[in-house]
Amino acid sequence: MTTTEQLDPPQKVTWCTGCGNHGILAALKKAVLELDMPVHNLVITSGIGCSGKIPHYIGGLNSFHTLHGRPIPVATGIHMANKDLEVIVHAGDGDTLGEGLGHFVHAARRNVNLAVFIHNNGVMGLTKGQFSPAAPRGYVSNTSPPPPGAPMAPTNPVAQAITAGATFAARGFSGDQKALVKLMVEAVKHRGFAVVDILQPCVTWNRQLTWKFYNENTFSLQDNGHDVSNKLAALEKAFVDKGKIPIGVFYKVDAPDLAVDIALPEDVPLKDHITKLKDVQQIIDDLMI
Ligand SMILES: Cc1ncc(C[n+]2csc(CCOP(=O)(O)OP(=O)(O)O)c2C)c(N)n1
Ligand code: SF4
Ligand SMILES: [Mg+2]
Repeated sequence: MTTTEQLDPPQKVTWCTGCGNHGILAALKKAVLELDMPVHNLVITSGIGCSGKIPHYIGGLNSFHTLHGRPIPVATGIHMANKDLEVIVHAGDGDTLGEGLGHFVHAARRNVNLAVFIHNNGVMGLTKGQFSPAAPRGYVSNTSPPPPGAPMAPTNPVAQAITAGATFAARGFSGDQKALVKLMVEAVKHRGFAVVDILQPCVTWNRQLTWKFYNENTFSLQDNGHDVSNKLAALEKAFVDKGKIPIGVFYKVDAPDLAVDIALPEDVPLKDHITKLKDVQQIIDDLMI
């Protein structure tokens, strides 16, 4: 059984006071305890950003803090090599929806069995608040001075995940711990590409998407009735409803994941397969003209 002590941070947490990342970390710890699986079988990958620091702030798990935009392909490699591991990706909105967008949509299309938690603060937090693909129209920063501020509408990660082929798509809020823990647990347990877009105030740079704004403008999708197997309804609901933002599971279906599609052996993880040197040599020889 996993204990809270095991999850104690190996390093000092340096996020700003009041940052939404603290809520995501707290929810992750509760989700890990609730999952109650051998903690060494959990792996976190993260990219570069304030969000990317999360593996340093939770103990017990295995982790891989990789390049900006690249936590999804690294996670895919880990998962394909060792199917016994549950791999969770923690990535910023810039990381997932900007530099790493190609990886995001293709991993969704392949339905890779990963849980992707997007720390969506609408900004590039670590690099001092430039507008990210999820910044609200009009967001003011050094790279988007007024007028007009950020000149275009933000992307919608939930809708993007669904259209790209994800089989689980949800939206959470760092300030709603109970609901967020539930979403994280459900996403990890889902077999296939599971995305949770987590709304997370950046109190230092983003003065539009604040705690007050989210507390006043979010509502529970599930409390209002929604069929999670209906793709078109999920897409419709993924968008802001009369200025209010729905939180919850939008889409959830079962479908073969990449490991099934490429007939990855079920019995022995790929990492334990023994490849004899002569087999490799034969492949090389066959390729030679
Ligand atoms: C390949 C590469 N491109 C760009 C950068 C510069 N960079 C570091 S963090 C970052 C943005 C982080 O924004 P986000 O992913 O939203 O994370 P946050 O800090 O907001 O959590 C950028 C552009 C980098 N380190 N490496
Ligand atoms: S800059 Fe923003 S996202 Fe980064 S730690 Fe501070 S409040 Fe959080
Ligand atoms: Mg960000």
